[in-house]
Amino acid sequence: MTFLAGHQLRAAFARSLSDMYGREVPAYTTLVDVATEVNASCLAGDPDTAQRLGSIDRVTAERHGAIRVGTATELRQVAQLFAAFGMHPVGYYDLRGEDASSLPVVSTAFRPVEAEELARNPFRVFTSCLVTDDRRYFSPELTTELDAFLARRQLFSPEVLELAARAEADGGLVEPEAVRFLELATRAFELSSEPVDRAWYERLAEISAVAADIGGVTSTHINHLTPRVLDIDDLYARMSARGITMIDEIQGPPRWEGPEVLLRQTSFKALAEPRRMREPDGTVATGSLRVRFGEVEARGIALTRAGRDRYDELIIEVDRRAGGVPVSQRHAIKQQVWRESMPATDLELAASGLGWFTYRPAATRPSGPAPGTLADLLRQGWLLADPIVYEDFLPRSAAGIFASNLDDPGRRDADLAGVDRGPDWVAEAIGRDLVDPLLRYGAQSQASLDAATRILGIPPISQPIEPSHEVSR
Ligand code: OOG
Ligand code: NI
Repeated sequence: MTFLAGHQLRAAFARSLSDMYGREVPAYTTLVDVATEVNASCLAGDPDTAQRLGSIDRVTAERHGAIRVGTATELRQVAQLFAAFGMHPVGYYDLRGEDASSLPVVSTAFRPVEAEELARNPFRVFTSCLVTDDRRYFSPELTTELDAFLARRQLFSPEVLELAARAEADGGLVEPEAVRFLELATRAFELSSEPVDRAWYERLAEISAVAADIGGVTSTHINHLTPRVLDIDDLYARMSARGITMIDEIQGPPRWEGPEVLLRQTSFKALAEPRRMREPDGTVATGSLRVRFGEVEARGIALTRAGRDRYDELIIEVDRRAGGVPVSQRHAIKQQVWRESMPATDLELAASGLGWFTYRPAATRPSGPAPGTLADLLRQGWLLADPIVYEDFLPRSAAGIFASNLDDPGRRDADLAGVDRGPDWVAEAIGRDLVDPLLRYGAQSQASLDAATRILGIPPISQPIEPSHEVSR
């Protein structure tokens, strides 16, 4: 009997969700077609550059999804489901706050952690949990009603959770069970045909469209599935040429001549989809809801904590300079800010300690004694640096993607105090530790540097490896 290991289940799950989402949201299929065109043209133009941040096979299969749940129990079940696929909770994102773009959710992302597992299939799912008792958004009465509504629903059947636990324990499943598991797991993320209680949904939507999307219905669903593209500007132009209206900005760093870092993302707005609605008098009629959208992303080099702090400062500087300026000029401002303050080459990004790389000794090296610092080893040609890809998300871009898809930013009372739902709460709800992504990139980089200094016969060099601000508060 064929045994499917965790990574094979993960690849099959990503394909199965992609097929389902393509049937449900045809514009997604267009997005995937255009992404494939763009990647093929990058590969034909310059195969080495195109595959610098991952093999074309990995990039072609690469997707991230996003789901939203309502309770600690649901979060724990999601974690069990994803553990079967070798996907672990990595990072912590708090999207709440005082800003008009804030949302009543905290999030983590489930993804493979080891480099080999990422290379096999990097499927990741951004997972948000509604904070039903955050008084900035919900009154005590509404919290009680919301919690009661959520306590009555069941997102995942005992059968799918049992199969997931078995797959996790055994590192996979034999074929007949694997097929059943994939079918049930995919079905758990389909859009339900169950009628939506219109009055309840609208009450929540008054406060936050995201609260309605999570707490206004009896199931969860994939709300977008994002392919990875090698040239996001090209994709943006091709989608626009096909008449699909994209949001007016690519989120994240600008396009420029220097190193691509972190993550650039853009999306098209959620489309109105027919949805059955139950009216207060009990009759069911067809209405429409806009919940699912299309997003695409380009990935760059992972930054160290110093690099990430620099990125956050530059984004604030962009906002400062772009105040009152039309959105069409924002990109030029971003480029300007980047040219002033970001290293212009990979080598300098590595030498300045801002980016994560793996290191290997150069095949031909200078003569004489090797220098004792990483920066000198790089600048003098002793070591070569290969980028480590950023595998995570950006809270600011996430908020921008959420916001671009909401007609109404919702209501919040910034004068009231929020409730503590930090990374420890998420870890406890899930019953598993959260992985700090910066520590993982750092460990991978350091292991390669240790091997390289051993080959060069010089004393070890240790890089500063600082945890994320978000995960380790
Ligand atoms: C998640 C939005 C975050 C991203 O790519 O930053 C996200 C959501 O809409 O639930 O997917
Ligand atoms: Ni996304």
